[in-house]
Amino acid sequence: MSKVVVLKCGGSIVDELSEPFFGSLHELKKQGYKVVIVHGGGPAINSVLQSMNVQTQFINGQRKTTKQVLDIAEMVLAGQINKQIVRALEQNNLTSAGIAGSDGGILTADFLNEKELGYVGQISNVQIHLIKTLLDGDYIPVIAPIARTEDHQPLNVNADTAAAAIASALGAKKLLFVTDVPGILKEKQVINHTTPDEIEEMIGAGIINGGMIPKVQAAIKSLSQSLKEVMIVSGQSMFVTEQSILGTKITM
Ligand code: X2W
Repeated sequence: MSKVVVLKCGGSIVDELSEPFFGSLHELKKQGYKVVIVHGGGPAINSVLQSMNVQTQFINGQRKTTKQVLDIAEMVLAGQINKQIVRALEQNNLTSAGIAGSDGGILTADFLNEKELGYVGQISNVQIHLIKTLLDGDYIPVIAPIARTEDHQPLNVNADTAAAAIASALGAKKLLFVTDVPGILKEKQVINHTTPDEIEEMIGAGIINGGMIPKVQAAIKSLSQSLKEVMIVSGQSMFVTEQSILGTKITM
């Protein structure tokens, strides 16, 4: 599809989406872009699990998902967080519809490693029909990272992976990782453009540190033949102007 932008909103930013963020979405739409949002919700899942005294563990960035954890993840992602984002968009005059990746056959997955990780999905197929239908009706699809197997078993999917798969399937021009900083910073200045090699160097040199490391690594991992550009942008300040999208652009 022409001019599609996929935004990945991590769980740590969903409470902090600000007026400039919604203004940026209006600007993108004005420029003729179709907007799709894929969201996470890791921190909210953690807090529900904690309140129920259920231990949780991550292995290589994937949450070990027992049947009980799956039920909670689906409830929090497709319920609480998904509705929270849709409500905020609607309050800002952005018509949207909240769905899960398991709806309309969008995300089909296999078990990634059932023995080690339980109900965690590895995406095997993306069907864009429902997303396209919503976009054609001028809705912003807001998609929770739940997939299903061929046998309709729901599976928990890492939100970065879900966003990258959906962006590729849509032929999106850009995948934007919405974070709490305006991009990768070097001496307090936003770096406009960088590459995976330079990022590795900056991690080695300590220029990229702390919570930024998993964000840039997720962004790099999503680069592929069909998705040649990803960006890190801020959910707290205006990231789209009439002239350009502000943030750090990463290309191969
Ligand atoms: C993630 C899905 C949510 C997510 C989880 O259970 O936390 C797996 O790890 P963030 O906020 O974007 O990290 N799923 C399999 O990715 O949320």
